[in-house]
Amino acid sequence: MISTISKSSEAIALEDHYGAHNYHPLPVVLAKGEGVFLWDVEGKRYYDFLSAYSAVNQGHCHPKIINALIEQAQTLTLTSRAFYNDKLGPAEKYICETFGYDKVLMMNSGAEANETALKLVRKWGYKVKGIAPNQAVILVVEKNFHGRTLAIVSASTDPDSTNDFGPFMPGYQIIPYNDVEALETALKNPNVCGFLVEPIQGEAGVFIPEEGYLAKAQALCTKHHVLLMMDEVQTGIGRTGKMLASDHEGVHPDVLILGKAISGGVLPVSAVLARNEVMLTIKPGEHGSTFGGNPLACAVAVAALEVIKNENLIANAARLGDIFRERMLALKAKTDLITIVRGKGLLNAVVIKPTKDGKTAWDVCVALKENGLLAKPTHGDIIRFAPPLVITEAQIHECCDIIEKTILEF
Ligand code: IF1
Repeated sequence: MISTISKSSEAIALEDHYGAHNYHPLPVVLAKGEGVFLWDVEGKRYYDFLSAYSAVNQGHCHPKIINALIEQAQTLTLTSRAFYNDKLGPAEKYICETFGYDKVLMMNSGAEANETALKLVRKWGYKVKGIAPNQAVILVVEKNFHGRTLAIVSASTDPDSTNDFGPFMPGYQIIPYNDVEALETALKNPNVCGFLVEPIQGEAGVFIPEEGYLAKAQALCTKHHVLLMMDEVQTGIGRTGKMLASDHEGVHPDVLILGKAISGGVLPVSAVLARNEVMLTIKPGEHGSTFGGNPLACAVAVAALEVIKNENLIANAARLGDIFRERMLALKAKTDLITIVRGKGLLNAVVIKPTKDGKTAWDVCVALKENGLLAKPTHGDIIRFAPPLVITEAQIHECCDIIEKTILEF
């Protein structure tokens, strides 16, 4: 059995010595999670306002999801797709009916789902749209985030994602986000087969495009025979107060990309959904994954989606998100530390102006940790606040009190 840690400093030292330094974590070592709460090795309790980057929308260790995991783990975990199994079909049906698509291709990480979508859309471009071999172009936007693989970072405009990782995969055109004109112009290129975009840019700092952008994007893609590919890995599964962020504009993407909370953060599950005309362009043997669609993942994913529906977490996210933003706007009026408050549902961000003595969003997050609330800055000055969707109104107010107390102490 894995050895246990008796104090936080021990865990930090082990990770520093034996682990890659590809993250700079907040100095807290977590040992237990339940619902909206996390406990560190010393037993201190925190509110989780990151939700593992929106993978734990259902709350930590949700009993219904964990029970599904245990039951299936004691029965059958992995067969590979070389054979059929008794859980993939029922899960595929449930997922297709939940999101309204003909077919789903199950993968593991969000990056793998985006990679799968890129390959699928190129294949469709050649087989259906008739683009000349190796001429397919996929449109992406500035400040996009779709994962960390080389084909995906080839589309990135973030130096941290691209520096010293070249050479990159060709076949992308980068256009500005939230710019309908730029999109329409780019779509005139007959070699364009897809437009990959997040309905809200999470990693960039919760950038919300103007009302109507997604609907116009869909209409323009349809007009130019291009597939709209929506990356809902972070914004999906109830996070923004609708099942999908696309639903705020009634947009039904041609290709839907899901990950993270589709499994409630219990194990890696991702999925690409599309209509038959698109999905059936990939033939047997042309794409796959050892763990993609394994019985354990299927049992967990169905349980995780049932929790979202049965516990009314979507409406909860919408209602409590409004309360959260109201409280943050009220706080903004009391301090010049907060310059922007923005978000949708329980995906929110606060932009922090560095103080005269150089305190930054990082220092605010360290102080929040001391006060029992965990959040992490992105791109230096933005703090993303994204608690599990199971949070209650009383808890939201308690957390806003913590945030207010902490901010006003600076
Ligand atoms: C990290 C944040 C980053 C995503 C969207 C695909 C993926 C992600 C919209 C890939 C993953 C994670 C990755 C993690 C930090 C976190 C993140 F935005 F959520 F904060 F990086 F931008 N599409 N986002 O947000 O999914 O392969 O990770 O399962 O890489 O540091 P994945």
